[in-house]
Amino acid sequence: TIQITRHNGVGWLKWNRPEKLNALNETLLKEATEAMKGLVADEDVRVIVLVGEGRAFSSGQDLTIEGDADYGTYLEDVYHPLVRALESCKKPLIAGIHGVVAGAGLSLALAADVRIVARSTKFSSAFIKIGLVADAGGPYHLKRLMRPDLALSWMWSGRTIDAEQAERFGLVTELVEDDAYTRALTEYAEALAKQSPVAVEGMKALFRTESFEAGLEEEIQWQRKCGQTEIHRQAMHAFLTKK
Ligand code: LHQ
Repeated sequence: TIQITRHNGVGWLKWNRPEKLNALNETLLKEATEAMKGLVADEDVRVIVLVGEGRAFSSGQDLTIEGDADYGTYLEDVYHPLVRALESCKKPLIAGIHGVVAGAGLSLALAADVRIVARSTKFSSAFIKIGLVADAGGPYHLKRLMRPDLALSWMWSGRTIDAEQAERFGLVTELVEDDAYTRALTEYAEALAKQSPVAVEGMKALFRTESFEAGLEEEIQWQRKCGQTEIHRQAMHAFLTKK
């Protein structure tokens, strides 16, 4: 239910249940958690991309889950290990979003650093329509990315919004035409995979640092490290010798 491919420094983690619009079940979520750990550990993978096979990114939790399941335990055991693996990932994490993204599928997409979105995508807040709260880290990321009152109001409404509205909300990094989507996503990821890995990782770390003073302290460490890389030295030499 998960497909992993590696190409040109990019590790692709693809939800692969297209017949159910990549509804997330226990098997898929556990496979995805292991797959994430594998991609994180793989030195040849510089950038990780989450995508869905077929006509959707993901329709959220598989609703054929047993009705009397304890959802608290289910979140703890099945979702949270994946949510933590996404959140703790030091490599760039990109979500490529097309078709439909709903419920917990949306929450996972919001954990990415960057979202490349096809224009016809529909974003569904789904949860409240079935009497549930937003979960899988969704509320945390929503209020980080967009105005908290708009996020809460959207989640209360259960509305499905189009990609332009999602862009106005701040959930879209790059909005691309449907026929250009796959190419744009691949080019974005592969270009990032070619940058200095130390600078890419350092940049992500610095953008996550909360306090001003801690940020200054950390940039000292990162820039020291970056300054010693071969890629930086060569670039400086090329500039100074006007090559
Ligand atoms: C699905 C699903 C799906 C199973 C499409 N499950 N089969 C919840 C519970 C517990 C703990 C943890 O957290 C959560 C959080 C959540 O994620 S709650 C939100 C769950 N998601 C939804 O409520 C969305 C449900 N799906 C839909 O509303 C529609 O399928 C959308 C609007 C996404 C797409 O509609 P259509 O384009 O008309 O496609 P479809 O409905 O015909 O779906 C195609 C197939 O996929 C169909 O199966 P079938 O065997 O009849 O062809 C659907 O049953 C199946 N499918 N979503 N979440």
